[in-house]
Amino acid sequence: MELTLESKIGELYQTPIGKDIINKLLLQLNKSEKLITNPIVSNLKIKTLAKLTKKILGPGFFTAFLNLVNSEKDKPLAKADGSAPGGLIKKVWWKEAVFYQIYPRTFCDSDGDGTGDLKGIISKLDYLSDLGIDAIWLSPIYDSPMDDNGYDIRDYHKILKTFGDMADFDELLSEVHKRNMKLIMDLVVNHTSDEHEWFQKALKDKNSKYHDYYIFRDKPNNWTSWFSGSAWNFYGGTAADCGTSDCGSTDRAGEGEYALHLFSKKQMDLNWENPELRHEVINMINWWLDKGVDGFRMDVINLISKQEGLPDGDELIGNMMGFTGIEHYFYGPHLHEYLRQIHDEAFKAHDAFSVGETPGLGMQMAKLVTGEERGELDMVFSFDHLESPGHTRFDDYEYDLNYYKKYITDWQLNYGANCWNSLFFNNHDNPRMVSKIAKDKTYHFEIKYLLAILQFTLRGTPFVFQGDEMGLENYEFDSIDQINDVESKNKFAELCEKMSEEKAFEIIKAGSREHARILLPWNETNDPIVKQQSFDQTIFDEYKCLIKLRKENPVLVYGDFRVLRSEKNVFTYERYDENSSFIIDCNLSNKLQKAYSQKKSAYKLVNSNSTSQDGFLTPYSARIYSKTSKA
Ligand code: ISL
Repeated sequence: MELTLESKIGELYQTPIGKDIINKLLLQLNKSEKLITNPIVSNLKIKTLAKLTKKILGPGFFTAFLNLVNSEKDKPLAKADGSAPGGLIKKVWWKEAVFYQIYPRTFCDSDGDGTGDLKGIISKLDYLSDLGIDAIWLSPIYDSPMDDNGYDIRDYHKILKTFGDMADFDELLSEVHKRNMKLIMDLVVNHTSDEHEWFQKALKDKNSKYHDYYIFRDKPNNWTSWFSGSAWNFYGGTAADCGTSDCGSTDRAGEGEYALHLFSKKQMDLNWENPELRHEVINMINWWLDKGVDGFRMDVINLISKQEGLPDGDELIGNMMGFTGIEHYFYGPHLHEYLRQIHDEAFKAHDAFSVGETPGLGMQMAKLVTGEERGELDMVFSFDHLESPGHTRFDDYEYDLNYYKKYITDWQLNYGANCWNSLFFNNHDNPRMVSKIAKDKTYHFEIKYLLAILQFTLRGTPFVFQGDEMGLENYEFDSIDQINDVESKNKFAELCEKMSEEKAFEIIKAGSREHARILLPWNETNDPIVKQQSFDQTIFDEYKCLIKLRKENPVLVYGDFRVLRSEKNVFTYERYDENSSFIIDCNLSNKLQKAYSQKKSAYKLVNSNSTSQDGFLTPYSARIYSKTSKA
């Protein structure tokens, strides 16, 4: 049924996209779902709400919203209850695996040039295997000018010199497989570097087929880049015509045009509408899969389909989401079609694994791209748990684990038995979660351990980010010069136009991706960055122990999930099947909390991050109890 302004709010909330977007708005506004489910509001016509909010929301808001809602004709499978017996879940290796993300630039430097490399990674494979890792996700290692540390690819078939060469890569792959591990690569195909041969050819000749591989327009729209400023570069003509501060230029004087880049000025968006481009990308994927890689993490893969005509974005949505235009491409009209094509023409024949990085997708949209019956993606990374409601990454605040409890409980119970969660707290795009939870370091050890307990006992595939297992925290940057990340640098420049450098730097320090990108502290060196952090052997041992526990107890992978206790500051849940049960009892706060008391006599304590008294959970403590046959 097409929804119109005459439809009711409740009807809107019944649609998958409507539900996700309303939930996202509620999250941003830090309001409860009850605001919408309350009968008075749910019976309101959309047009009444549009009238009431005219001054704040403007006319474009509901049109954009309804277009998006009406563009999705499908619904997630109704009978996919995640709390249904575990037998419903299909068993596959990537559900049982523990993944480890390597950010190659800062993982391990084998030749002392200050940058990590493939030989460095090879030298640590035994370490990863000892930790219990089954699969590695390698962030980009392809040839690149490194404007965005490799997420700007110049040549998909070459390895960046600083990292090594193809012989090193082949050795890495073979060494990974020798240890019975898998290797997945990063697939960055929403955009290429402006130095990619295709883009260079497109600039040289408007009539070349490569011109249509990108998104050129005579006039820019109002979309903004995720990395500050306009999302358009001007090519040709004079700099005075340019919407951005440092435009590219060609010799085609007098004949200018704009090209779209949703990320940095050197990351040019590909035109997925072009079947030949899709074919080239698919060939490239097959080239790597034929080499033997086991799958891909797919960078911002939900952004590949843009709304026809590239209409202007709604300014209010732009302000709320951080980027203008997002409603026209984060769940674009051909997204499912393109994902299916990639799956059918590349992943399927190789039985390869895919995890989509899908910023902005809520649970319903995620179901529509990962449902087993849909043949699109195996899994996605959703990001809604990384900030407390009402906050964004650059806010200086303390993250509330009670929100994580609410978020993850919803996904554990409602994502469905035909979809599968990914579990992570850190990656290369975010400050370390432990530092977000508490500025005061008193309980940092307990928090790191607690996060690991959650990650290895909830249902889903854990993705450990390099350094989590070493107990790494945020770095105390004291100058913008220590920051290499393009997002942070652009944001800093933008902020400095509005405030003092000191203030701007405070904001950058709160949210910079650089925190996750410091060289790992394998050993003592003169590098101050490595010196500031140290390898915490106890945390490492606990990671190892928890991974082992998960491996030895399939119930922690496939078992059902239920919440036993969720009052403020505590989270007690059970993972169970017909034969066994685990109870995980967590204190989410820095205050003493009562421990969970029921049933405990039949259970034995198998792991805990504290040695506290029995009746109470000390700050951020967590205990794992197990019982093998159900009483
Ligand atoms: O940090 C985020 C979610 O926590 C996002 O805003 C993130 O920047 C976004 O999801 C896109 O990230 C990916 O594509 C970028 C690249 O810079 C990131 O490193 C990559 O993970 C452009 O390729």
